[in-house]
Amino acid sequence: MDIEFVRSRFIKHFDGTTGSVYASPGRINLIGEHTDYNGGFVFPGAVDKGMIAEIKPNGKDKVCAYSIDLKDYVEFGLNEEDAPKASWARYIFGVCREMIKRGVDVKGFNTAFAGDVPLGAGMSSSAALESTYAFALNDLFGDNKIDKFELAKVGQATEHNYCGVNCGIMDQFASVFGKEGHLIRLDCRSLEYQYFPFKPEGYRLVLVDSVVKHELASSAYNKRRQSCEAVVAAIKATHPEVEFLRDCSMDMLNEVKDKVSEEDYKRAEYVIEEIQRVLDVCDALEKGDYETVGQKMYETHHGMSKLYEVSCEELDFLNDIAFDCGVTGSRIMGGGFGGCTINLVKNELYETFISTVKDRYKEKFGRSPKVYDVVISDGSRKLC
Ligand code: GAF
Repeated sequence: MDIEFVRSRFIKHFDGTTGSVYASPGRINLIGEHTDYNGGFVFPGAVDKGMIAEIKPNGKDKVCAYSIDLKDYVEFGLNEEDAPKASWARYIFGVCREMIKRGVDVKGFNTAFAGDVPLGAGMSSSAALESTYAFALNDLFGDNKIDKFELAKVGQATEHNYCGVNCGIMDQFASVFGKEGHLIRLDCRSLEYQYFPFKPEGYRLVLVDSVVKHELASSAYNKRRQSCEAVVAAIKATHPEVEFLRDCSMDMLNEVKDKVSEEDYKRAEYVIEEIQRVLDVCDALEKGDYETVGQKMYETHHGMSKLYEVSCEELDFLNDIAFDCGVTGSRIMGGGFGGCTINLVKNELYETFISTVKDRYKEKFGRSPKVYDVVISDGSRKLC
């Protein structure tokens, strides 16, 4: 996606002048799903697809925002309490409100933005949008006083307070902190993180997009989170030190087996295992042991499908094909209910896998999946 395209639309849509241009990426996640809001570990990286926005203060107390991709225009006042109806504009509105809450003197601005993160693919286009505006407002109106941790939290709070999704911090963190060629091992409780160089020799990381996004994904997501919190509350009764599922062992979970619903038990079982899998994958990667990495990815898929129940027919089918083709690792990526699988594929298997997955998916569901090669890239930045 290119900056000249966004600039030309900004000039055309507003008063012919230019402003400053900012960008933030979407993300992949090698392993660690639904662990972030449980205080656990995740292992994401930023990608070379994201959002670009041009912004210029307009001397008014309102924001005039244009979505280039949707050809939709929205204005809102900075002192308004009610979020705009258009869902894309709620992200910008939410970021403005959250920055103001943190003491940034946000003034009115004109803005146009566009993106190339596939929507609904589980690559977090919304975090890319939030991070772009949080980074930009900090630069334009906040003297860059807000640190990067807080910028990620601005995006997360936007989801919670204006978009109805009680997400964790992973997506916004990866978008803000991304580093070319590196994955980020993030402890979502302490926000301590480490960059891991990621250039698996002899392998390619590829996303296969099911091109489906099932309805009610955000309410089902919030429900998963409630299940985890219900189990923590039950365990806390005898282990008051427990704060998150991150602090719980399978033994602790079994102690409350009769006190929680069968469904909540399965959700917690998945999360406890998944947190451990992230650590196992980090160890395996350090040893260059990609077979173990891949095996853990399949285990994650199984857990997300059978215990956490966030898969769907299309994603299970993509996972089965990967397995049948001998792909080293494959699993659902992101929140679930549609979107992509992430696949660790040996170079020599790549062509066969891609053609098989395309043919068999089309045969079964009547449409072709999309395929994206993963390029691990930098996080939020000012382009000019
Ligand atoms: C979504 C959320 F936004 C993240 O916080 C995370 O929970 C993810 O689903 C699942 O791992 O992307």
